[in-house]
Amino acid sequence: MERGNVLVIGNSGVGKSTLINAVLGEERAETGYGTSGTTDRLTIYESDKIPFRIIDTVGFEPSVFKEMRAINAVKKWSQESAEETDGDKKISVIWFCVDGTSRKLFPETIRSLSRATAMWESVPVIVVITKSYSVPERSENVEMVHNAFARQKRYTKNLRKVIPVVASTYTLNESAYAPPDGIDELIEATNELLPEGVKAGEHDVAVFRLNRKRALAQGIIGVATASAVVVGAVPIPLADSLVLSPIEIAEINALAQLYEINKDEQSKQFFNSIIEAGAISTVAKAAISALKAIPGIDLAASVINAIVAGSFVSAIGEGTLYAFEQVYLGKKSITDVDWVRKVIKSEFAASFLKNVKEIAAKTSDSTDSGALAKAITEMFEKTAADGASKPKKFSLFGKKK
Ligand SMILES: Nc1nc2c(ncn2[C@@H]2O[C@H](COP(=O)(O)OP(=O)(O)OP(=O)(O)O)[C@@H](O)[C@H]2O)c(=O)[nH]1
Ligand SMILES: [Mg+2]
Repeated sequence: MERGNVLVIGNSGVGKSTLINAVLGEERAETGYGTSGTTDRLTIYESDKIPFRIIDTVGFEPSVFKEMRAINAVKKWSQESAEETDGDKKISVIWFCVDGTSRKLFPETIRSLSRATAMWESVPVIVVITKSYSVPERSENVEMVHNAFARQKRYTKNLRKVIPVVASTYTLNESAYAPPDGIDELIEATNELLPEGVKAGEHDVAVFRLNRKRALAQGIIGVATASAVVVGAVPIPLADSLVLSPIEIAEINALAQLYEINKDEQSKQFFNSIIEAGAISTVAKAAISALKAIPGIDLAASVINAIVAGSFVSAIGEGTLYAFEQVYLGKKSITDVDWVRKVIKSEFAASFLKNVKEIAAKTSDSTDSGALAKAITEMFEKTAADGASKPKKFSLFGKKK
């Protein structure tokens, strides 16, 4: 099993680095006091004594600029770690540190946590109440944390434990001090959460990668649509599918590469059935005459052709994106030629004509092809997302609204 990584976050000065040293059993992370944050970059610590790595982070500071910087540092690190193929930097458990002497927990603090760790949507969270020197105040603090989190829906389900700790001895005077406490409990609770946490981290990385592929795929479709708009706008009879097919082929190839689909005999058949299923002539003719027949819409023939051509390439792109994603996820195979044909055909069902009409209604005769392509791509992306089978944002747990 993977070792697992614990991400330690919280406001500056709450004692993240001090806590890490206590858990490691040696002074490794720099700690400090003063007028600015101590830890200035994300650092991974490991030790033979504990079965997980610990990542120290830059604390959130009470300045909008510095706070954003700290949040972005965690986000950036997370996204980069998700890109790594050998990736052993996936987060498995989050220790969210709050200061036990402060007696307040503001929603803004939890919001910062939420923003910094947005990528780790299903990773379990332990709230560590640092500097819990006063024993009687501990239960109140635990209750305060639960209350604050109860109001933040997204985190309620991830919050697994609230543990007050004293990381290092706190001295009042020669005879009064608060000894270290809670560290063993924290290590134990973390160990218990690790198996589940490792899976959660893997899940979140998979979701991140899929969403990123989605975004890149949308870019590919946008470029192909823009080319189609330009081609469509020149007065060649659009019914000739040969005009668009090079654009469609380039689009499909680029999407195939993105979804790691090899080019071989089998995939060739799959690609061909996409293009055949979207064969342009009849639907295009129907769309063109439908547009010409709408009262009140008086667009030049070239604009109508551009809309129809762009819409074709957009619809093919959205259908292909969906099909390749299913193959990438292992839910469908590249040999399911009949299935992919159905997927593409459904892109040209009722909603196609409706979309084309809607775009035409919004379009003026000014031929800004870039703006037109953008409007088309957005429209088809939206209908693809609204379609039953295509969640807008990917989640392996199911659809998201
Ligand atoms: N005695 C005692 N001091 C603590 C404890 N936790 C934190 N401190 C003190 O609080 C101050 C800040 O602690 P750090 O560990 O540097 O805080 P941090 O959260 O890492 O701060 P940044 O790196 O700026 O984000 C230091 O002076 C620590 O000695 C504790 O459990 N006991
Ligand atoms: Mg620190």
